[in-house]
Amino acid sequence: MPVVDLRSDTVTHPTLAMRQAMAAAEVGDDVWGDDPTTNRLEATAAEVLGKEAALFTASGTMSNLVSVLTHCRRGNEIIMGNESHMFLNEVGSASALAGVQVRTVANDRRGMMDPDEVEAAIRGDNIHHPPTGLICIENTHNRCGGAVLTVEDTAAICDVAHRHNIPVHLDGARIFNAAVYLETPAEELAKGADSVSFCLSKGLSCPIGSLLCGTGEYIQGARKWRKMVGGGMRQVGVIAAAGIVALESMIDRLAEDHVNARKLAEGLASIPGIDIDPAQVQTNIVIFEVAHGSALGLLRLLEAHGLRGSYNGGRRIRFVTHCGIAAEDIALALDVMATAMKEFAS
Ligand code: TLP
Repeated sequence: MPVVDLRSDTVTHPTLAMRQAMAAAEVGDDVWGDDPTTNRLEATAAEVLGKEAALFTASGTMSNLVSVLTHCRRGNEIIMGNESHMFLNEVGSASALAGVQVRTVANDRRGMMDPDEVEAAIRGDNIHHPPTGLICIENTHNRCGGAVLTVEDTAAICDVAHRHNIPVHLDGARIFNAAVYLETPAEELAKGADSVSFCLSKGLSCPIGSLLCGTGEYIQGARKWRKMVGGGMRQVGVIAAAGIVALESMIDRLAEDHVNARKLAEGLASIPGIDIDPAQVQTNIVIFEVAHGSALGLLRLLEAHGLRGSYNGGRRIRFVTHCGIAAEDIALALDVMATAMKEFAS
């Protein structure tokens, strides 16, 4: 039985070009700064994001944690969206490991926070209050269905933050999906943010890795924090090599994933018992609700038919398109969905 795996774009495998580059990579001890391939990846990432420097980390979760550790002191409060990945899906690392308290502001349907609400959440110098150390945004927004923040959205949050001398961290795990959708360079989308993390291991198809980008001084500090959390790696050029291939050749093709996601959403909208507005689907994430019954029950049924999605809370299911999914897989997924929904209704 063919399996269409739409659980996440993290299920992607390294391409042949990546494997070849990995096998041929020149390496050295990166903790000593000796790995030429990692140095090249970091320089490329910094350039693409329009920042002075970058740091290769093991994961998006590690990049975001290292970012919080570098920007903040224990006892700070940090502001982020109530639907953000950093708040919901990073094991509480900011509080558990960085010793900061998280304060949330509502994300709207597109993952944007109201700049006035963000400003109202910033602490003054009251002796009772924790000082606000960081404001975090996310682009594309995972739980808000892969919606994008525009250059203006990011600027609006950065303006508020910087007026209060607070830095902004952008969780740009899928920033290139936003860049492709908006036809705007990632550098423009990162403008104003003091740090930005992005993932190689999602739509860009690498096996491992994220990058944290910022000023030279900030990245020097972040390198030390990465070491402290056990993320100093040695001959890591074998992995970084895949990242260079990804930045050179895997960004533009994300447009195909967006076309497939939109087709999937349009097909789902025509199936009775499914609630979705296809017009909301901008990038590669498709979130829909089952009108009746349990989303977990439907996922089990779909799995038995060879279609995989992930549970998104409540009655929500998430499908994510990626380079392992072709137009035929979308057609197959929709057939399976239509059949399963009939079975599910009965
Ligand atoms: N997201 C994963 C899961 O953790 C939910 C996924 O399948 O989408 N920021 C954002 C916006 C993310 O979506 C993710 C991963 C991360 C950070 C963390 O990246 P990793 O998994 O590399 O730690």
